[in-house]
Amino acid sequence: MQKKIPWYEITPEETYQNRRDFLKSAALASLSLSSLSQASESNLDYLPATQSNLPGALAADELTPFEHVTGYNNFYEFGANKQDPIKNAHRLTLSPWKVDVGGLIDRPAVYDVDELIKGLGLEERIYRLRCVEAWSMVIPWVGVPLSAVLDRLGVQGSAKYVRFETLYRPSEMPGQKTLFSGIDYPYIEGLRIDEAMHPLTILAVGLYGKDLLGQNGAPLRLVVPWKYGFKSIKSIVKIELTEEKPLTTWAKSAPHEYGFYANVNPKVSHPRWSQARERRLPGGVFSPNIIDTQMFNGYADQVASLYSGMNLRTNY
Ligand SMILES: Nc1nc2c(c(=O)[nH]1)N[C@H]1C(S)=C(S)[C@@H](COP(=O)(O)O)O[C@H]1N2
Ligand SMILES: [Mo]
Repeated sequence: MQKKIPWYEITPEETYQNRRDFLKSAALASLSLSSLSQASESNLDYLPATQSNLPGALAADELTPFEHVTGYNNFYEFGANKQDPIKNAHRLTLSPWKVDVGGLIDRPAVYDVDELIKGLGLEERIYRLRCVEAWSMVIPWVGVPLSAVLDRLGVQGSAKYVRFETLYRPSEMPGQKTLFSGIDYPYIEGLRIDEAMHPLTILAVGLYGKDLLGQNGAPLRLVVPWKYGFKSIKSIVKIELTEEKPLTTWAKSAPHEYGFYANVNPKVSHPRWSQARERRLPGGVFSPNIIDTQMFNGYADQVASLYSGMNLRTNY
């Protein structure tokens, strides 16, 4: 099979000028060499991204190097520290991986993960990821629009929300054995149906052209780039279409701090810290790369209309 080359690896002369113009315009001028060498091991066949993935690109919007994307993670099931997931997640058994799809859907079944996305055509999407803890990255995901998966399964008219569940397997997920993590397992997330069907919302199976690693939510995770990172639930085993708004993990654990919507919003502070700015990773220990947080994480043009008339201060 002929491999498609992601845009950040293309250097033939005829595209050089275009690429230069693009790099200037998208402000992606200094990709790290380590990212490029990691990316060249691509095993997935996908449609490479274009600059249209990063609307309103900032000078700071360079790809976050592979080793940071895969080495600094929030995945409480593998431990509460940022380095715990990379230490523990490689033990996760990824095959077989079944996804139970149910609720208000025409074709409910337990699907093999490959079956769920088969034939939909993988695409690369370069998105900002803004954690509620006020750090952020830029990640080249590979995945499929969630809408494509749901359309094929036949969402029923009465469905108002999608509820997602992460694997519960304490034997392989040490964080699920501790009583002090502050959250209940399995990890639950949810979207309103229009958010789920929005073209920016994807189910990712890879990043940097390769299969997802355990620490990033292998083999299947949600990515919703205009919301705080905790909405982007990892290692999904259950998808349910519901009429009721799902009770999500963080909203249940600390409802005054984390809401169902969790849209990135620099004007609405977390009760314990401001959300006006963020630390873009990597950045040096002594020179953190602090930038302004953008409304809806820079995707307002595409998603603001989903929330017209809604009070974003009370619906945080
Ligand atoms: N199941 C599960 N999904 C999760 C989390 C988690 O702890 N468990 N952490 C969330 C948070 S807080 C963030 S910021 C992102 C981080 O994704 P990344 O590690 O791939 O960058 O995953 C989200 N998805
Ligand atoms: Mo997060």
